[in-house]
Formats: sequence, C-alpha cells, structure tokens
Amino acid sequence: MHNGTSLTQFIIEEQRHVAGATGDFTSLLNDVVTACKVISNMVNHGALVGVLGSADTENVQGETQKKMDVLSNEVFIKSNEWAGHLGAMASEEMDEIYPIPRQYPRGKYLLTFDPLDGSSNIDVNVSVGTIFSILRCPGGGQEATERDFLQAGTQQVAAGYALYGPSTMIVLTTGKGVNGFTLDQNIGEFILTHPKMTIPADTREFAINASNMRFWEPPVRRYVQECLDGKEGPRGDDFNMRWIASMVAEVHRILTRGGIFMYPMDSKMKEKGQGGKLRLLYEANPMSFIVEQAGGGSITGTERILELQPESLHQRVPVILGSKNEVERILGYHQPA
Ligand code: AHM
Ligand code: MG
Repeated sequence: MHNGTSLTQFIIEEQRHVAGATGDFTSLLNDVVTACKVISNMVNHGALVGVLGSADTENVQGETQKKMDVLSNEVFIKSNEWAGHLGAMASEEMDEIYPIPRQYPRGKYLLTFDPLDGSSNIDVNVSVGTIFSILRCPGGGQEATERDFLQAGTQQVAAGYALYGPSTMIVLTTGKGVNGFTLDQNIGEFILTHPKMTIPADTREFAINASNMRFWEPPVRRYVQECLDGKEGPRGDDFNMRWIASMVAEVHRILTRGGIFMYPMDSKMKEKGQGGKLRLLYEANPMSFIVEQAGGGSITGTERILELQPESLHQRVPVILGSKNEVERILGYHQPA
C-alpha cells in the first residue's frame, strides 16, 4: 500500500500556483486519466473480455484498426465529451475532428490523442500506450475547426502518455518538468512514483527499426553504422539496441535510463509522398514536449519538432528524440558539410 501523492492531488496542488485558474484544466486532466484507467482495464483483461484481434476496418491512414483501437477511441470520446472543458477532439482513429455534441457545453481546450499506440503489439501481449496533448482553442471553443488544431507543439498546455506495461503508468508534463505516476490497482489511483524525470544527456543505447536500413538517408546510416562499429569505431564504445515497436514504451525507457529513438525519413516514404511514419499532432508533438521537459532533444533530423507549423490534422513527420548529446550529434550529421 502506497501512501504517496495521488495524481488528482498533484494536479490540484499545481493548479493552486496558477493565478486565475478556474479548475477547468484540472477537471479535464482528471477525465483523461479516467479514460486511461478504463483502457488499462480492457488491455489487462485482453482475451478474457474478447477485445483482441482486428476490427476489420481501416483508419484514415489506411491502417487496419484493431478492436482495441476502436474501443479505446470510444472510451476517450465518452470520458471527455460531456464535462464542458473541450471545444473538439482529434484522434488517430478519426478522419475528421470530433466537435463536442450540441447537448453538452463547449469549453476552451482542444484534446488530441492516439488512444492505443503500438497496437500491433496488443495481440502478442507486449506493452502499448495512449498518447495525448492538450491545446487552447483559439476561438474559445464554440465552433472549433480543424484549423484550430494546427498549432505548433510549443503551444501545448499539457501532454502525457499512459503506458500499459507490467504496471500501468501515466507520465505527464504541463511545462514544468515531467512526473510519472503508477496505478495502484487496489485503490484505483495513480500515485506519484517518478517525480521530476530527467533524461541523461549521454547514452549508449539506440532504437530504430533496422528492417528499413536500406531506405535510410546518409546521416542516419552514418549514425547507426558508427554505433554498430562499437569500441573499434569512431565512437570508441559499444552500443546496445532495442526496438519494441511501441513508441510509448520506447520513450518511457529513454525517460528512465536514456537512449535515442528514431523513426527517420527514408526513401520508401519519400516515394509515397509521406512525410514520415509518426503523426505530428498526437504522437510527435506530445512526446517531444515530454522529452524536452525532461532535458532531452527532439528533431526531424534538421528541425526542432515543437517548432513545426502543422499543415494538416494527420500530418506525419520524421522523429529523432532522446538523450540531448546524441540528438545534437545527429542534427550535426544532417547539416551540409
Ligand atoms: P500506431 O499508432 O499505428 O500504433 O503506429 C505507431 C507505432 C509506434 O508506436 C512505433 O514506434 C512504430 O509505430 C512502430 O513501427 P514499425 O512497425 O514500423 O516498427
Ligand atoms: Mg500511434
């Protein structure tokens, strides 16, 4: 039994330091946390409650949806549409934005989310997660449009993820550092277990899907080759490699012990006219906000992700994030000689 600070208490205490805070934001975060608890419970019960497998539908990106993708999306909508804090929501699993239905009051925030990231892992019982980002709605939220969502990542009010792993965790930033909370299943509360998470600036561990190696651009090839060359190579040290194919689990490892995560631009994506693999508004931006708040870096290769001006709701970008010195090295490799 843990007697520490609960996530609810933590958010309320943070709100006390914000002049003029109405409690709206605190209440919105609480609803997001509730949604994550419900998803955690479904993920946990898996095959026992018949939630594994394909839904036989496709999302806007042409990816086959898992049952749990669809269910998690519904959970997020139901938990967050009624309370009057939001103007609209946007999700990986919905083609268009979801304006708050007329029977509910509308509020001043926008919520974007990937309800079940890494869902290719769900059927094989490997960690998955939820990623979310909260923005202010420019027009106050009454008639929110897709354009209102197209804000640079630097404008995020809060970002977080839930990791459904051996334990369920929520990691959160409101722009004042990063804190991690673990779900105590006995009392149904998230408890602050990882205060002030920071990413070591140096690392000897990298994560990339090496099956794409033949498509990589020269700077990423060079970086990975130098890691693989180990002690005898230019880095003068041996490196370790991991690839979980769940960005949430990957970022969580990096927040815990450092590392670098890459889903870079490659020639295969270029040919298809695709800007990258991961989506800017509900994957790259919230993760970049968290990583930077923990002292790490996050770039496309040539640019800071948080400064990109989004052009569309489901825009994809290349992502290279993690330990600061490694991110800077890779940025350097992308500069013209
Ligand atoms: P998803 O949102 O459809 O689950 O896709 C995002 C996931 C990330 O979590 C992960 O880093 C990546 O896709 C894995 O891609 P790949 O299967 O190419 O290794
Ligand atoms: Mg995703």
